Amino acid sequence: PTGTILGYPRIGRRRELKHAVEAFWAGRIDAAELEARAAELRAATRERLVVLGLGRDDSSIPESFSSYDQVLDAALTVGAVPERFRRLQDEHGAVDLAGTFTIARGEGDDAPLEMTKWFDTNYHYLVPEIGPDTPFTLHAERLLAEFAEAKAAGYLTRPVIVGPVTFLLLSKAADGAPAGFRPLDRLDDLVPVYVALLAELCTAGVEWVQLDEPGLVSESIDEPRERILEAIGVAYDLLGAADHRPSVFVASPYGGLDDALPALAATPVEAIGLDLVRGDLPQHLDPATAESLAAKTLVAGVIDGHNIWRGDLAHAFDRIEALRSLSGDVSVSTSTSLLHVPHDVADERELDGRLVSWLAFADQKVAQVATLERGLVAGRETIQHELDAASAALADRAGAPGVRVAGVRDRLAALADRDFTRAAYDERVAAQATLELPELPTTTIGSFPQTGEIRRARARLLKGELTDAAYRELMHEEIARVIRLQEDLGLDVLVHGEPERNDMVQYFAELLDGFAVTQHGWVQSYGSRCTRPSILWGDVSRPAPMTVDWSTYAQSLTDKPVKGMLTGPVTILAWSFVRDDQPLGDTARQVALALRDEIADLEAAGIRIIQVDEPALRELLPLKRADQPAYLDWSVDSFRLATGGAAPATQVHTHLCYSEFGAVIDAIRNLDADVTSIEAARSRMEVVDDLATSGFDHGIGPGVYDIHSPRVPSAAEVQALLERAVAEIPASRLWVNPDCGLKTRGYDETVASLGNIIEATRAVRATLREPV
Ligand code: THG
Ligand code: ZN
Repeated sequence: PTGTILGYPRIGRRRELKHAVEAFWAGRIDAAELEARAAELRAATRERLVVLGLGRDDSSIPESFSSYDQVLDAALTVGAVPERFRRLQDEHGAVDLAGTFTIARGEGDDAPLEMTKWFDTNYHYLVPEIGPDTPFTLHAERLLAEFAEAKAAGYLTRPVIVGPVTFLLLSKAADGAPAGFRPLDRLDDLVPVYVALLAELCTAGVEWVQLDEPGLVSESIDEPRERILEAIGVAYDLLGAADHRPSVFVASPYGGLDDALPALAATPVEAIGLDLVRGDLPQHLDPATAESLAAKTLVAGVIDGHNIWRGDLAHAFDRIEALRSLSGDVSVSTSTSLLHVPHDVADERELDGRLVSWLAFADQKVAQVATLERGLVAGRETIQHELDAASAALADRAGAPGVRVAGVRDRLAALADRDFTRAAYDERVAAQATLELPELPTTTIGSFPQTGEIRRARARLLKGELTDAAYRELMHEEIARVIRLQEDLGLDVLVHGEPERNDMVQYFAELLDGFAVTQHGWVQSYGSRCTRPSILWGDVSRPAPMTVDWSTYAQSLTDKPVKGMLTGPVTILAWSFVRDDQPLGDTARQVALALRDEIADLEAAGIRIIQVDEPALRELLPLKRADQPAYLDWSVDSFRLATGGAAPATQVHTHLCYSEFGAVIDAIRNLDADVTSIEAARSRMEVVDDLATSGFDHGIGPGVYDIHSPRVPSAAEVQALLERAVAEIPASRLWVNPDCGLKTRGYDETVASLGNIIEATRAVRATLREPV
């Protein structure tokens, strides 16, 4: 391939795929109509990529479409369907589109594949389930059809599929697999299916195929490194030895290959893609590796596929030229798929023009690739104008008002250790006794169901059909309803329900200086779900209180404590596009100071419990082990800075959305929150054991209600979970709450579930009071 990208957004510039898929699920369109719309999107993408400068017939255009998820696609291509879904296979073992969605979303008692984060991005993939007997059979129909569809339209494209090693590294052992079984044990059975796939692609006229192997760069994968390196050799020696195959391009986005580079270089693959944004240029190569690399195409991932900045194009060109010392055959690419960025800045009519000139979304990044490739072929001087323009934009950005604000910087410079430390926990517990909470206090995470009425009100406000005052009135009515409901149910610590928030990060981004919000900047989160990350471009400060009015209004309606609800600095960063011109830790401290001011205002307004959510704390954990301690330092630091000014009598809560503690359990303890709520219901309280053994000694609320499912847990079920928790955690530190916010649930199931939680709590409290 010549100038290329590793993948392109598939959701569509106006989220056409989301709308089509959801229409299909709702029965409003049939499968043929969905296929037709997906084909239209693919056709538009190819056409657009050529307009932007990629080659039409030299395998530069990746076929990177997916109707739901590329890992699920790979599983179906190799026939790895979990037993409970085999009824969806036809007589040849193929699964159609409707069946694909069923595996992704579950049906009745058949749980969907588990979903988890794709490396250190905000994309979530479906986890294949592989057991010792999971059959592997080739189903190349989808890949062949998309290639043929392109060919018919006059394009020679490059099929893309997750490579065999990463596929197995990302899989989990199927239920019932013997202890110690690892999906990677099946490599020898899986690789022949990939060999057969390459043969079919070759027959169809495919010249290059892209195998994505990001699993090679991650050190967060639970498999010995030597085993991974060995697997690379096994898989790619076999694939390379196949006599009937296209050229093979192995991509390694999201970081440096490090010791996987020699292993991969030693195999017969024709091209290796390097992430030169996250990873370093290969250095100190042994002679054998240097010799192998010199004979391969090196695909230089120098355009950042993971952020939205226009970046330093001249520096990118320097990196490409440096790579040329390793191989005479270098081509230009993005560091990752462009899946993580929105389509086109040109769609952002309402963004400040100066900010726009600093940005590059997917289409701008494709054009940058084409520019660099042109320079590579025709000489640097032929693109000097473009390189200079990018440098000028960078210089403009560095000096623009708002990027560096003296007042914000002075405040940061003046911080001292005491700003990060609250009074001792015991002293706080004593001061917080005035809250007069019962044993096993009950609460919720923060949001209540977002009804259609609430969403419509916000849409009308945006369109100007509703005045600010009328909108406020509607939100107040909703808050009053939610407070009354919680009082009727008998909850102990109430919330206002967050009806005024669309997205917990965007809400704050809209109210803080230093952020911009896009109109069409959607990126796929999972399946048909998207988020619209805000752009954190400048120094952050808080022009005015952000949540105080809503919280004090709610508190005015009840004698029970109402929690103030804030999103923590790490999560605000994790779910935004963040400036890349200073360390993340510095940006996090700026956000933390804004939250610190908000906490002071909430306290002054009489709010006695304040929750600072950090659901993304685990998400941002770097893939490379060497980078993790520094991350954990600054992330914990920023939370402590945000909350460090709270009085001892103010109870600080936090909420984390996942149950995989592992690497972050010490960090969670170091947050020093008075109460931490976590997801636990799906794992049947397994985290409680981890917590007990880790010495966690502050308040803890393991979730007793899995809000990811519409199922209403019975009081008996909740009671059993609580009894398990009480056995491990002193009742004086135990809280009772759902797993997560209730925003996506309906009211009926919410009321029923919370009612059962209260009933179960009362039953457990009664047993605690029984004399032993
Ligand atoms: N907010 C932001 N980022 C996130 C989450 C979030 N990243 C991680 C996690 N949560 C991702 N989960 C979801 C869950 C639901 C949706 C998106 C991501 C979702 N999106 C709506 C959709 O696609 O229809 C759009 C919502 C809207 O209109 O604003 O449902 O919570 N920032
Ligand atoms: Zn959560």
